[in-house]
Amino acid sequence: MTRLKEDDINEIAATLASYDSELIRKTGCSLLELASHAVGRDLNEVQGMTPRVAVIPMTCGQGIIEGFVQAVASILNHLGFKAWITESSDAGGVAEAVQKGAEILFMADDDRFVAINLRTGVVSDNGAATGRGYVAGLERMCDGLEGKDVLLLGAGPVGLGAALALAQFRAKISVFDLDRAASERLAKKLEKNGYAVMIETNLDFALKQHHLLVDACPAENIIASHYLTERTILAAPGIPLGIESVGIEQIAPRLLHDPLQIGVATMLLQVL
Ligand code: PYL
Repeated sequence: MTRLKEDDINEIAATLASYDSELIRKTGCSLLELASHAVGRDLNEVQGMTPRVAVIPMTCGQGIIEGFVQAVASILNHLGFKAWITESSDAGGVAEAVQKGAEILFMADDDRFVAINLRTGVVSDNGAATGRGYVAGLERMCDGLEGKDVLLLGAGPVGLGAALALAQFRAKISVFDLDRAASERLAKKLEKNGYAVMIETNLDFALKQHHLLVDACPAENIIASHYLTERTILAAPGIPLGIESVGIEQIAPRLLHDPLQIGVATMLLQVL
């Protein structure tokens, strides 16, 4: 998993309104509507909910990312849910959150970024939630995915979340990962759920055959711009973005890519 840098996130809070307008232009959904769509929950039901949400800084491992908890809290507040950042970090922050009546906790160390509903015990993991949220966005941009060929790049936690959502939207899934064993593990997990997945081993061939793409891998420039056409629609949760800069202009109206927004919104809707 790529560790976010301060530069990736320091604009988030100030640009959420314009981010949401752009998301509506691309998908027809606001961030809250997209997250509700991703988890299959009724918007009217969730909009009436008023849980106390705490975001807890974690200093373990490589430590604090400047602006991270502030970005997370700003996304949650933008969605209409009151979120606050605990004064203490780590265990002290968890204790403070519980003592102040938090129902939902958000916290991230170097390995996992989780949302936890203390009342129900439901846990959402950023990787799987991000994959799910991006596929919901792709489904909206494509006006449905049933029977459509989608190429998934990356068979890690985000890719698995994306694959499960693609299967639920009844897409025809092909997966490519530089590590073929990872593709095979993902295919086996999907097969256990009754979904077939085609494993691609030749990226050039796969990119020539597909115009609906989910880039869930951390590789830079994995999608050369000559593969992009006016039919390409790309949901790209992977950080950094996997297309060459020359290709971004051409595909911008059909590209979903952000460092935290869709993942955090989907996490919240999963644990509400
Ligand atoms: C959750 C992000 C999405 C992509 N990479 C993941 C990452 O950067 N994880 C590390 C998050 C560390 C947060 C730090 C803090 O400020 O609380 N422990």
